[in-house]
Amino acid sequence: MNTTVRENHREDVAGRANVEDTPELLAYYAELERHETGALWTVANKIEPWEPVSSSVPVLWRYEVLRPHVLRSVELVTPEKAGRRVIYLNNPGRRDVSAAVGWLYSGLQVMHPGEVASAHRHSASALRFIMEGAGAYTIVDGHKMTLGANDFVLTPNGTWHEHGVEASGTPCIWQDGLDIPLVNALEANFYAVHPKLQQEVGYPVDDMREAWGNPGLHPSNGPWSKGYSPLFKYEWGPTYEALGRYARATEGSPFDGVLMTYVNPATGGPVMQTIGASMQMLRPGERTKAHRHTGSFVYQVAKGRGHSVIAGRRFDWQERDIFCVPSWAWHEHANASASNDACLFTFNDLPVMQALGLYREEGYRDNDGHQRIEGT
Ligand code: GTQ
Repeated sequence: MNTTVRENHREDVAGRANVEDTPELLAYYAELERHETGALWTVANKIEPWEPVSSSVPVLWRYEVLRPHVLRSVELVTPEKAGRRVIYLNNPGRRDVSAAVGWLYSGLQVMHPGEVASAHRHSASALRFIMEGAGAYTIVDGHKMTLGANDFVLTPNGTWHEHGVEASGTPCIWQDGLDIPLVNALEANFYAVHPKLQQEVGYPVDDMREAWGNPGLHPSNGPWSKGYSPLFKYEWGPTYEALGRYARATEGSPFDGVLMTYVNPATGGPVMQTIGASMQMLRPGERTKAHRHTGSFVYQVAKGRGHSVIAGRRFDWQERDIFCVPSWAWHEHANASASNDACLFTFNDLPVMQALGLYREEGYRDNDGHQRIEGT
């Protein structure tokens, strides 16, 4: 973190709560507590910090460390018994809400060929980013999608969804991303199991890709008015191709390299109302400058290797590793290779920050835009 204490960040300035305890005041506070009340000045500086104070810490989850534990769950529980056979990422600062960072949940789900996780729906929005294996599929409200490595698929809030791996496939692992902690914090989470446990496939396989995946062209059979993208699946092939094309047309962002946002083709807006996602390319040798912004981010390394400096600590990553950037934490990224690009997938709560008018961003001004590294 930037440790410079700015003048107006001190607590002993006029206008900030600065009341010293006396026996009389302590007795008064105790009395207030008996009436389910409190004196604002005892909590004001905590509940109105000068700037966001995240209880999440930056974490890197190494895939080579997690993978054997994820695979072991296959021997221990069935998807039928477990509902979802998932090892979730538990941020040390967010254990109380099972969050990977901020109000976002993340987990690694594993399925063997022929296995199916039953259909359900919930108020939380979900996405999957495929990490390994062949033959995985997801069904969303009757639309079946085939999934391969680095494909990104949505299961928006309220939609019936189930996952499986075809009998002809191989063991599959993917990352689940959900806004469960956020929806629980808002006390708005409903959950239901499909009455038949499995839903029927009601459309040609991958029909939403065929209908909505055509650049510059929309189906003409009426508008899409739901709050999420009809293009439920974003495949790796066209995504990587788009990054390559955009890289030829842009200098890129000093903070993010070549960054593209997955959008709802019907609106140009985020893929879901509460969760946004993007893919960024760090060109060979690229090292970005540090910035920080509101919003919590879960990253997955889709390609290559490199490192990120987050809140002054260096995290070295390689393909499939997952790491998080808490809200308002300084962060910068570097590609370790001078000849190959590196790609980072992220999902985040930016749509919430933007919709609520809470988005804020700033660049790191000292040291030519790079943090001083205080740890690894
Ligand atoms: O597949 O909808 O990892 O409901 C956790 C909760 C996945 C899912 C998770 C879920 C799901």
